[in-house]
Amino acid sequence: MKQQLEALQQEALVAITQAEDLSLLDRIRVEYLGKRGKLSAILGSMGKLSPAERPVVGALANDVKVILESKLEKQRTYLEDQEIAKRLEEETLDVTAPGPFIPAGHAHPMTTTTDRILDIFVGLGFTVATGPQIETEYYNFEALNTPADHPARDMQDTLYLNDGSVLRTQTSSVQIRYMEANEPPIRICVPGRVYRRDQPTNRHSPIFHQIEVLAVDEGITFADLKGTLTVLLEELFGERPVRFRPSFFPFTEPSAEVDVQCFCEGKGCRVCSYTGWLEILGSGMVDPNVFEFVGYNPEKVQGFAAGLGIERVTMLLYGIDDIRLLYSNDRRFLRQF
Ligand code: 2NL
Repeated sequence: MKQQLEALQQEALVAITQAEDLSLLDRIRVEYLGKRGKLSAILGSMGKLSPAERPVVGALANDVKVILESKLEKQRTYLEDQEIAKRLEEETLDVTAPGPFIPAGHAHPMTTTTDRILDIFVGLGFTVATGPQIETEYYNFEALNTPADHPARDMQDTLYLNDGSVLRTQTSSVQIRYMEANEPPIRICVPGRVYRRDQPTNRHSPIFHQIEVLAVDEGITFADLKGTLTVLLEELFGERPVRFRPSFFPFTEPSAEVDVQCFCEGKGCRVCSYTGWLEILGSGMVDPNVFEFVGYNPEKVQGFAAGLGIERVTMLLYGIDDIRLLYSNDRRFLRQF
């Protein structure tokens, strides 16, 4: 029995030393020291021993138990320490490591242009106003001195909805609404999406974007119009030559259009149809009839208004030769801005 105990101790010690994880170590403890373990099995046969041998073997069995328990405890501590060390190693945070690359988006060139133009007008004391894209014919045409039989209604083919409302052809309808709701003096700029029944080409899109400005006050003159637009043009285009040219709109009188010198520096090219100039905005003194519609007294107040196409300006500023690129969402194009 003594030999059995010594063999068991030897075997158990080897098993404990080789145990590489805590659950295995626990199974070894149960295997040798558990109630139905190998040590108990040996002790169970102590009845066969003589009374003289019993205490000796009993003491030996107890020694084996103590030795194995202490070895188990040591190995358990060792494995626990190792596990902690491993976790610490794995969870080490290198605060000097470079962060992951997170690609950041950026503003679309149309947004950049819109913001630049609005900033210029806000700097001149204008506030920004917006309104609905679906309009009544009254706000889109009639109140802008463009009655149903007016030839100007053919100038811009309109998109109608089934209920007779229209997709606004310019943002002027917002200015009408604003004048109805406010008294002069008024200085507003109105950015927004507008719609025309146009065949899409490199220069035309049925959906495009405008900024219109409106100033109404006592004693506003064409000089205010020209001064305000000159500030805008200098801020946007710097030294590039511009010209004011007489024009016609139903809602302004007199009216003027503004051209900016083309990329070709006036020599004439395909983009400017060999004129050397590109038209970028229309403007004029608000027609007295428009003031009558909104209940202003045209004898007392005067005003100027202008509308410019944001796509046009963006194409000019960045040298973009096809308007459709602005709506393509092609990252190869957008990345360049
Ligand atoms: C263009 C340029 C323009 C206006 C828009 C306007 C607005 C009110 C009264 C008078 Cl409420 N005018 N806006 C004026 C001149 C030109 O847009 O090419 N439009 C077809």
